[in-house]
Amino acid sequence: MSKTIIVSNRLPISLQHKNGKFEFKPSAGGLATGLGSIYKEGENIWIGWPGNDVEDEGQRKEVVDELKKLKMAPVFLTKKDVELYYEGFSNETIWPAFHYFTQHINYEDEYWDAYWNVNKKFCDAILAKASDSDTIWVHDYQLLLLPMMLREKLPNATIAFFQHIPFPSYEIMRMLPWRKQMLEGMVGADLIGFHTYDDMRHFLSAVGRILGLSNESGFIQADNRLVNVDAFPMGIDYEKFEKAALSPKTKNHVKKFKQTLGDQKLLITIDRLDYSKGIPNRIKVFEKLLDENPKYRGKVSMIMVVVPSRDQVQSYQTLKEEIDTLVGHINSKFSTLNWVPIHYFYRSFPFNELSAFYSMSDIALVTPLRDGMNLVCKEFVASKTDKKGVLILSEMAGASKELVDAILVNPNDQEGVTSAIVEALSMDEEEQELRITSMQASLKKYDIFQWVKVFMDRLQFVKEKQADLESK
Ligand code: GDG
Repeated sequence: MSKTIIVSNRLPISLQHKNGKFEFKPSAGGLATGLGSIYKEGENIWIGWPGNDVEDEGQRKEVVDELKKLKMAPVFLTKKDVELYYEGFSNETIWPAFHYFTQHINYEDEYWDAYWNVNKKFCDAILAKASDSDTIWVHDYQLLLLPMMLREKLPNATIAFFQHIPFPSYEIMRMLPWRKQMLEGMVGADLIGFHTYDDMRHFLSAVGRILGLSNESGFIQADNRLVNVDAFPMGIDYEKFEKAALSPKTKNHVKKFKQTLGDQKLLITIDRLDYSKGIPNRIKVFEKLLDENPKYRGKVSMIMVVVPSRDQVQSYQTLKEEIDTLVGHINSKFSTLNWVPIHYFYRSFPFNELSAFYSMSDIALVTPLRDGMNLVCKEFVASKTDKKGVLILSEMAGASKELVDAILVNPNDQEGVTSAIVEALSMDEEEQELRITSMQASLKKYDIFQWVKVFMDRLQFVKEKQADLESK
């Protein structure tokens, strides 16, 4: 019996060590939900790092046994692995390069060696479970080398790869000393997916120029295998956000929050702490808005949620300090006894409070400098059950290719983003409804479950096409 194995750097759980015992909390993230229809079936499993340092053999056994009940298997990483492979090569080399932040790239051979070794650890963990007739779906930039490592051991397996972050232009890719191995690693897959057509185009161009492999309509002939590359824009669990917005729990939060905030227009921004998200630019634009339009003072507030992330990496610590300073500056400049411009939270919120933020906000300001997709903007639109609200969305987010009824902006254009906020604040309800309704229709149709289905159907199609060619 063949099975399907999902592989990602992190398992969709959080593991906490409390009073000498481990507690497992399954993640409620969109990807985990979407892939739930796969890994929870039959013999299928999800393999990845549980997110904690588990050194003791006895504890490792406990973790293995508990995860088995959740249809998961761990890849244990040491502290050093995490430091060099995860914080190092993944987050200080690939992440900045692929998001066009070349000034933040760290070129360290030690990071690369650890990256290769950890990809190999993942490969070994998978080989302990997989056979040549299985389907293995590898996720994201931490595991670029894995498809080829698996292919060498399981030549007939069905291997897919999906990248959740952008794929940069050839000019960036060529800067990385390990570019060839990285691309060769990816080409081990039968199907390679990106969020957007542009990412796919950049990848095909890099493969052509660096590996010398040409393609015909997204099909690459690698050795004697056919590899398909395409765009599969990821959706959200639409119904979950729609239902949550209508739930009494969310409505209670909205009532409570609104009582505190009073009658004012609300802008929401929600991001992980990351320089790719353009958080400082957004604060500066909000200051410009209040500087130039005194009538909005006391009338418009921003709710800014920054979710802690990668706080061991220096550039993230510096960014946190920059944001703290900018928020302090604008709040001290404009606050009155009963109004503050920015309500700033450096933490994450329970799901229903997040849902309340989405449904009570008039405007979502989603202005990353670069983002593979960005799910926050999709979640905001899905939560607008009364069809009122305006999305301001960066052209640099993958989602802008689908959500064309948002007000699209260049996040570097301070004047442009400020005008977009003014436009959003004065947009009539009829236009808001038209735009939201149209965006909701496409998000509802192409949700996370449809994304999984379309990707898996394509994978099967590619395997059939390969078999067809071999039989000729
Ligand atoms: C990467 C790519 C791509 C945020 N705050 C809270 C909270 N969240 C949830 C949101 C959303 C998720 O976190 C963030 O997803 P994004 O897509 O916006 O951003 P990344 O984390 O950078 O994700 C990105 C994505 O992968 C998928 O392929 O779209 O481009 O960078 O789902 O809801 N959830 C809760 N409380 C919070 O305070 N419960």
